Amino acid sequence: MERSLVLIKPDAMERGLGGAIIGRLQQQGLKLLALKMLHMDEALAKRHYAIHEGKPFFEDLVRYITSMPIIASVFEGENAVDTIRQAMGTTDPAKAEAGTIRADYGLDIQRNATHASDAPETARVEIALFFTEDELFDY
Ligand code: 3AN
Repeated sequence: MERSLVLIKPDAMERGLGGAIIGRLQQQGLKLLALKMLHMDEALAKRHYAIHEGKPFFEDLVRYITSMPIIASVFEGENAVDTIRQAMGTTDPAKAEAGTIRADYGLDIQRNATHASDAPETARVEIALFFTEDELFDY
């Protein structure tokens, strides 16, 4: 069964949207395997966003994601990666399809409410950055 990491980013935390976003993903039939709050440090942020290192927005992105505690979660389901990315909408909330999480809650391309893994292989790497295997519930 496919898994994805989902982060509730600072802009959504600030506006109290964590529960609503987790709820929307659960209503898609995805199973919540793990959930925690944490304040990402710079080292974790740089590992999580390693693929964007060197891009003009990288330093800003690291500063933003480490600016306050966030929610990290793991969802599982058939085609979990695509299902979640569709539910979230495209990266830029201004371009996100109506009814998606980012269209409803995102503010701009950086403050876009959520992060989700972009492929099953990426998900494995990302999940391991935030959770140990025994923090993922089997039920
Ligand atoms: P997604 O989160 O939709 O997979 P990515 O992986 O392209 O998008 O980008 C990761 C994060 O980097 C985005 N969620 C966003 O916060 C930030 N980001 C991407 N492109 C830009 C940009 N042009 N300007 C500022 N931030 C960006």
